[in-house]
Amino acid sequence: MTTVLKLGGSVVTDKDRPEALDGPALDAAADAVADALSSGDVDDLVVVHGGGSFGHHHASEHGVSTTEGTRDAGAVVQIHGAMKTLDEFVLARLHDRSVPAVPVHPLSVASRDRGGDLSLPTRGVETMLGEGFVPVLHGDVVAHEGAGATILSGDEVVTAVAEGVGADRVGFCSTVPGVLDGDEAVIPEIRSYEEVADLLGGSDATDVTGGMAGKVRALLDLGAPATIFGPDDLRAFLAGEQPGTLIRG
Ligand code: IP8
Repeated sequence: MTTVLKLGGSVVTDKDRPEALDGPALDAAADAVADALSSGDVDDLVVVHGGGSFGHHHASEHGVSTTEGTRDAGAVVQIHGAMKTLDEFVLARLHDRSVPAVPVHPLSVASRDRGGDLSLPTRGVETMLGEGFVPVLHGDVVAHEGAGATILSGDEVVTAVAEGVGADRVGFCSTVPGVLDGDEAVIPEIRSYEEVADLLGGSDATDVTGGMAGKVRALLDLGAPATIFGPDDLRAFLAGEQPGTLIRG
């Protein structure tokens, strides 16, 4: 049973200050992951984290987005370097709890074609899982045919890895407790985009990273059930429960 868990950048960093970690939040997430692995609730686990105040700060400084690229190698190295710094914090907190976490940096293996479609080979990740490691990936900057290098969001990494390794469950630990309805109540399950189109507003096809609309659409297309939940529900998700919003197409 393979689980892919995304730790949102806003969950583990302080988004208001450049390159600032939210130490207590990261500790709590690392505790939950370590406990789930040691209790056997989770066996094969892939962790993906977002950029938070690390990647996004440098990306906007250099005017780089998922569609606006750069050919400035210095900018690429700076954005990637910030993500590696955050990744090292994540790895260290996991290692402190004896989680066998190893890094996989998308810049080194992934790319986008001219149309923006992502290629992210996952054979290495599968082998790591088979050998008992916990691969840790992250949002990054990647080579993009015809555009130099563009931003790759952690959400896109999750989708690509989940498909590549044939994940059984996917979880997004985010700052919101799930997809909310008009009364701010969590919608327990979404099975089609039409159910929530009015609430999420618009069907902007370019909204593939930031907004909830793009996220829900991408998750409906995923082969595995995906859950969006808040930090307080991370333990429940890892224990096999279904907190927050379950998205199953
Ligand atoms: O926070 C963005 O990942 P996200 C990564 O998952 C960078 O959107 C480099 C800004």
